[in-house]
Amino acid sequence: MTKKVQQNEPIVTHLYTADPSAHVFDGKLYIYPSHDLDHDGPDNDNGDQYRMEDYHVLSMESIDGPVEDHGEALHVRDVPWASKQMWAPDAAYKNGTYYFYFPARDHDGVFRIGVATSQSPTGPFKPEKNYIEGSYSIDPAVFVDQDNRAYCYFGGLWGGQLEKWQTGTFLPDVEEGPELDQPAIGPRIAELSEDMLSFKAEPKEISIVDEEGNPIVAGDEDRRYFEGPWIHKYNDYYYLSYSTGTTHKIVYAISKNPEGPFEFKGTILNPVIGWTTHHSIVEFNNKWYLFYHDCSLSDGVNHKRSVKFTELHYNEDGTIQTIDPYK
Ligand code: FUB
Repeated sequence: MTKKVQQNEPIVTHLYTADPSAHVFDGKLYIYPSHDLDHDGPDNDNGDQYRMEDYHVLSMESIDGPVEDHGEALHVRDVPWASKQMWAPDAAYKNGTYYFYFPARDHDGVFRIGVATSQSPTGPFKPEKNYIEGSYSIDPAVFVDQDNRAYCYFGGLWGGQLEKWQTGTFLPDVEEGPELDQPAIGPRIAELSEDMLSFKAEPKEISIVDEEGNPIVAGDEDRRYFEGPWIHKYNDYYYLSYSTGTTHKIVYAISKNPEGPFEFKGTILNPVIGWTTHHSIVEFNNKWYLFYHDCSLSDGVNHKRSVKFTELHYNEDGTIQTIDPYK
């Protein structure tokens, strides 16, 4: 159990943690992060530096801590279909069971998304034998709507391999996305089956548009989707937030429909120290929080990140106030 925590400070320092997915289950805050490993290997655009092997679940009774580390919840050695790189996970609760969703490379080096279950929000989680059929790429974010329908949002460019799936089939040699003036590659959405273990149908591409309804184009790196989707609902709108990757922002778009199209609205989080930025948004005790990560604790080493949080504020019209992580 670590001591009390403060906004904009690492919530734990005994592990490097990243990609936090925060949820409130039974009045308690749970954080499902990646567990970054320390090593001296190469850092490249393929993301080979992110060599994670397992997951720990963290929890907090109140927003100022203390933070409890519940130990190893799942390890790659226990996942029959996975070979390496246990990247950004998420969790969901439905019908008395906790579901843990995680991406990893399969034995052919293709990123897929798996699911594991537990009766406890802290695991240990028991993985299904195979990845979710029809799943690909990285960064699953699972949203259970008020009508109990559940959706999995996912996808990431570059190391996340989304470019290779542009035709709907995995093409290993494709490296490029669309021309810069063409619609950008969008994140994917798939509705989950009643048992939360499979996709009801093939994933669909989500469209993100500007205020005139025109698709955000691939060359618009301040607004186009890169990775790390998150969905939350506020005042009957679905807010899709995500990382812009190369411009290092967390931005958002809104829609009345969970499948979109989503209209681009603005920036939630300005760039943090480190290449990646990845977040979640959660309401806890009537306040809204942004969980995010940066590399300040490791002095800027991209694959040694730390989860932090800060309060998030809406304007009266439902737009979100931009956060500067260091002010
Ligand atoms: O942690 C590995 C990858 O880095 C995640 O999947 C991305 O979202 C980025 O944060």
